[in-house]
Amino acid sequence: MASADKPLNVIFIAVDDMNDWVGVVGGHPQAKTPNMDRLVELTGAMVFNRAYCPATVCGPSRSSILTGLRPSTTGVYGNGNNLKASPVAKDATTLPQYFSEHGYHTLSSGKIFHKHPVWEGMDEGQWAFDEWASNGGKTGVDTSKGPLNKLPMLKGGGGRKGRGLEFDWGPTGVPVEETGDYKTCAWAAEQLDRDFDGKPFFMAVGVSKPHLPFYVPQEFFNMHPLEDVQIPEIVPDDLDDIKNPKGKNKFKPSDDFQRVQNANMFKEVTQAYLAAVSYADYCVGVVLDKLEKSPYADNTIVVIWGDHGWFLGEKLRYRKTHLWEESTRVPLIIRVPELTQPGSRSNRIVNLLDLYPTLAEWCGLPTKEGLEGVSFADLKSLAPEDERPTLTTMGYKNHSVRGDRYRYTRYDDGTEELYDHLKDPMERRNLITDPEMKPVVKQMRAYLPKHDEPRSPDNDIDKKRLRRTLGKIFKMDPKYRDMANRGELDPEFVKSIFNETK
Ligand SMILES: [Ca+2]
Ligand SMILES: [Ca+2]
Repeated sequence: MASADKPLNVIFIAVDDMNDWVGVVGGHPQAKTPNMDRLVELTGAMVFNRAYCPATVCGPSRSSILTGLRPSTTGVYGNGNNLKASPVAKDATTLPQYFSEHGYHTLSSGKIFHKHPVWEGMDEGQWAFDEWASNGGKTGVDTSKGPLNKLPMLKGGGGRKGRGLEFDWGPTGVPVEETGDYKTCAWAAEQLDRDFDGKPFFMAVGVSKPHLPFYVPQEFFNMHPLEDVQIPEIVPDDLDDIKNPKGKNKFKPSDDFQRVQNANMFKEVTQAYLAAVSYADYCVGVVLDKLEKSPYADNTIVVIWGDHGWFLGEKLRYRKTHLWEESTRVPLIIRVPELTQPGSRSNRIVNLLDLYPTLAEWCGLPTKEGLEGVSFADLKSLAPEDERPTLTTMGYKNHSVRGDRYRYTRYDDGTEELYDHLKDPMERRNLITDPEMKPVVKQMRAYLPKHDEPRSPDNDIDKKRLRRTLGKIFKMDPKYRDMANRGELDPEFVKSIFNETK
């Protein structure tokens, strides 16, 4: 692909919590994403219809994609695990570092790595890039009187625990140009005016919506009139055929689901997610438009990916996590100049873990040893027999294997599931107890990891106390806030204030 006179650049766009509700990906008939659609249909990108994430929450998914190592290898299973605290992953050369080592200028803004509070302020993976920019932005939303959506809590407070008002939606109080993702994408677009001293570039852009809360400008809600919104089919007894080894139901409807059901706000939450995806698409469009007009239009790879799926009522829940199709399948759109064709689709099973070796190969970098993904750079050799099942992990010893036809899942307590996607694409009927399925189950079990690394340590910092400490420090001098955002505070200074903070 890459030739010595015109090496390929990479624009690597992560869209947080975006599931397959993207026009060209086809997860919802009313998704409106004109910019991503145009990249596929006109500019010439490929949609990977069967792309899966290595883990179903942000931190472990991103850690895995960026190190090229599975959660079961590194022990990075949850959002509390910083890969820099994992004995296996802490010294790994991450994807952007590998590009930097091989002559690329690397730069980034927005959420690429998961954020972790550390003594230096906030670790957002700044260390992985030659340049890292913080671009601010705001929502202008006032939640001092409670959530905008007025969704009641469950009796007994269910639904409040954890992150309080996060499960909320409504219009921002500021125009789109003042919001965070717009600013991140406008920054990325501006970078395309630079020449990077003649080096090729690898630019990672992190878009934070459609992550909760769904606060996006009103015009994106207007794109999805409430009365017309179609909600996913909800099957009330769907979870009853998943039994743990004691014969009890393994899962129940989530708190969020019960809240939405009690208030009959299925349409409202669906509209809000559609709006948040349309907003993310608008921001991505700022980068894509500029790229088309820039000198880099013909020699730049564009990769757009969501870090995991998201439920909107299917399996009687909202949000991410779990190991069903709706949370393991992700949107993946890739444009490679002179390789991908307008409107192209691939049915090959790929994992976001495969991006590291694939991008390295397309850009002519040497093969990196020890990666656990498999390059799919050769798009022409696709054949059904090449398809190998892929793996998604959710916490310690919970794995799901997705093959061409079947999904097999096994949990740490021994609970198992098997679905036949040929007959049952929504995974309604668990076939695990069907005697005829025994050979399939045996086959699928062979793809479970041979090793499950114990959970790596969390940041062993009292995060609440650290947050109070940082608040104190910011009051001393506003410059400290910028330094914390860049992860550049003096750790000894922060520790000294921490020790005198309750
Ligand atoms: Ca995420
Ligand atoms: Ca079921």
